[in-house]
Amino acid sequence: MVVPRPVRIEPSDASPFVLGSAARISVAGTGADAIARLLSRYVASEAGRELAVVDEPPAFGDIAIVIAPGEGPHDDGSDSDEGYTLEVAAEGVRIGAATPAGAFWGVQTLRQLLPAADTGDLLTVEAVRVHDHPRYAYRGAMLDVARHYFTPDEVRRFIDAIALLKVNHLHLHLTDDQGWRLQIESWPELTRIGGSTGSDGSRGGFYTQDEFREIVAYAAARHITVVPEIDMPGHTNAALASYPELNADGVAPPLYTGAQVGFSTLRTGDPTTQRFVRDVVREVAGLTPGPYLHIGGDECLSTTEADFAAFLTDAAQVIVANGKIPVGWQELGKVEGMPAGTIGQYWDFTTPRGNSAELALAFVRGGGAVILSPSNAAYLDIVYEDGDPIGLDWTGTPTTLGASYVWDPARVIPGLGEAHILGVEAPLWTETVATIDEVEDMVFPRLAAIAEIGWSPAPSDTEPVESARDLEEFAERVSRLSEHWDAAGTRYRRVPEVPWPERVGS
Ligand code: TNX
Repeated sequence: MVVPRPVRIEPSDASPFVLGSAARISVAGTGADAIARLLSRYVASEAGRELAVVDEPPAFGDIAIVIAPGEGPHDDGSDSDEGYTLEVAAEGVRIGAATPAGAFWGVQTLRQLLPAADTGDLLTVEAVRVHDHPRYAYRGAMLDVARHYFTPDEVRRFIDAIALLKVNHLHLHLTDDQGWRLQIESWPELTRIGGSTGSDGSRGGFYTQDEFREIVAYAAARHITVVPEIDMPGHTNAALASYPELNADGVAPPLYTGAQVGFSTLRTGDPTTQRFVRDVVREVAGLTPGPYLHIGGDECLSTTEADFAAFLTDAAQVIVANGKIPVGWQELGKVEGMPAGTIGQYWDFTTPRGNSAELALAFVRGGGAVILSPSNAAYLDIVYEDGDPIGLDWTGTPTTLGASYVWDPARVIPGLGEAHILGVEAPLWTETVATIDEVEDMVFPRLAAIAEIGWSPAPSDTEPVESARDLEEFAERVSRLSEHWDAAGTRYRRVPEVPWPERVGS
């Protein structure tokens, strides 16, 4: 009963494990200590038990975390970067991995196997053997902090919730028409003016560079890489309102709190704008230990094709010069001459329309790969059902849990095979999503579907995807997962497909 479904999970006939009051976490190998402390914290907050972390061999009833070459699964003979093995029996629990990331994901599986706190059960786990590793290297969630601002604590709460699902990238959409949320020291008005409001005139806010570093470090400790996005040259009204010299007519527009897209553009080809791009990219790259810097590039309806191409090739080269890999929305596929290896993020439907498949394939021809975020399946801001007060409905059909679960990345774009897919990402745009409770309500349980698509083995390709993905079986596991969401205080939508457990007292 684990989400995402592990590669192999086999019940064994050993007696169950009972987490006794004397249980400790025994660690071996570099990095095991930090993972053990996180596990101890999870058990303390969900089950009210403190577990001591000891650097000595496990005794009966202990949980062992072992990180060493050769540990974890190796189906193809080599160590898996994020894989782990988990053995549960009366003698104890053992998590083995070749890397700290693998051990951390093993801990998430163990968390899900332990009963959630408020079920009132003994902390007993049936004996099992798990052998597990991800299908894709990139499993992402995106939070749009530009339309509505979320505090560093709220972002950390989001990080904790996505970690449970083995999501390993957090894409932060940091800038848009409605707000600029990251302090840039060389252009201070971006946040002073551009960060002062948000969609519907909501509270503004921004992250100082120190706050942003803390968010990145908090994510990194949970093996989540932050992918910062500075959306350019469109979606830039907040920047344009902050600095008149970035505008073609030299006049700063008013701040924008509506929900239209496509009306703003930087003054491309201008030396001041070039200096702006260089300064912003340099500072953002300096705050980013991860490999990616997302440049946006979507919906630039007020930029000519030629200006768009010239601007983005230049900006992408600046990103490369700062040691990062450029990532952009699928529209970048129109641009010839992007740096080799540029990553594209596909956001058309699970059945491509217009030229979107070609745009995606252009990234592969350029030596890059594609992240799939099909908007009719993976966009978490789309309503669950007609008439929902929160969420958008521009994709035409509500995104039920089934719609987010029943598709497969390798079957979206003809010619885009497994090797060209970096992974999947579920974006949450926040034009209509104002609070962190609303964020979670939109994200869960649908992110569980996207996380499983990104982690679990591909369904057999001799079967249509509609029958290869068993929604009912998935919904059973989501139901079980909800006990952990309840214990952790994570909100979720009680969608009709899931046989939710009865709530105590309700
Ligand atoms: C399209 S997808 C956008 C966003 C909106 C979103 C709303 C993409 C790259 N751009 O600006 O917030 O739709 O669903």
